[in-house]
Amino acid sequence: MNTKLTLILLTTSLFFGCSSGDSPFGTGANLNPGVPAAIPDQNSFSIAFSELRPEAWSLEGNTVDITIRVADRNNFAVPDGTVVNFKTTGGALEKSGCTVTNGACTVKWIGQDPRPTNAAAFINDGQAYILAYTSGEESFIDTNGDDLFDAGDTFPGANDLTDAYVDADNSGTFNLGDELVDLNGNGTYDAGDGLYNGPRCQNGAACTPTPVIVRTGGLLTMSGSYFAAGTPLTAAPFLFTSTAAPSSGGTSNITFSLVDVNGNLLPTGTTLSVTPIDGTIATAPTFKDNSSSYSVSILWGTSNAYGLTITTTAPSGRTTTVTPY
Ligand SMILES: [Ca+2]
Ligand SMILES: [Ca+2]
Ligand SMILES: [Ca+2]
Ligand SMILES: [Ca+2]
Repeated sequence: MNTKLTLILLTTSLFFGCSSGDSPFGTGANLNPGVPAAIPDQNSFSIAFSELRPEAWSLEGNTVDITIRVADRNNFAVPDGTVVNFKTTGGALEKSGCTVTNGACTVKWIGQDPRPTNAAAFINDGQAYILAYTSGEESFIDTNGDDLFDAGDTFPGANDLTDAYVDADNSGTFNLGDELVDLNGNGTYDAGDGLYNGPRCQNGAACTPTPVIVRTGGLLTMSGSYFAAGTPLTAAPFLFTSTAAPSSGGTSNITFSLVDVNGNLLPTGTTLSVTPIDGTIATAPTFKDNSSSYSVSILWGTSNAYGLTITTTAPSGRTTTVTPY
């Protein structure tokens, strides 16, 4: 569906369909006559991924559930029927949006082309940026508690929204390569206007009743199945170091690092085994979901065989094995 058209339709519904009887959103949460209906506000719009690193750099079809939770300015779930739109820079989305029920909805992401090669200061190759957005209002502090933005209420500068955009380089700013979600249709990125924007505007020139796009986003890493083989093996990405040369019956403390071809962590669900050819490991390392760095302490046997085998097995069953010592 055309994004701009979707927003226009939703906005129209929000501002001209405020009575609970004819609301397109089902049961309305607005119980106060004269106060606009409940709609999403920026600080109640959050995103969650069922996993952050699907095995998807060289494997087709793995999926991730992306769930959006949407509440109004009073932190009540918005009425059923609110539509949330999505965009992604990598992989594909099963649908362009989802419809909120009980304050949340989910869209399925699919591992496939395009596979981003957008490495920059805040992003690696293989990382996709997902944007979720819908029509809503900016968040303000309702000092007098009447659910309206009127005299005496506070609008913090940090709550003033810019145009929304797909932050393809994850820089946190709009720049070349980012895709604009251009609510006002002027073709350019607009900074915040310094005013509260939303249907609760009741304070003259200190606000406008126009809607804004509330938005959130995050990175999904299309992890590779294999850890990267470097030469020599004592260099990155292995960073394979020992505090002591191996000796018969001696102990070596060894550190190594496992990343995929793009420098990303291996897929969620990968398993790891580390086995000395002749020796024992006091505590075998297990795969980490939050770090590429591993340490093992090996008590060598007496055969003067100092090899060490590192094997990872990705969720698909693909394995990488190396004996770097
Ligand atoms: Ca107020
Ligand atoms: Ca950016
Ligand atoms: Ca604009
Ligand atoms: Ca504003």
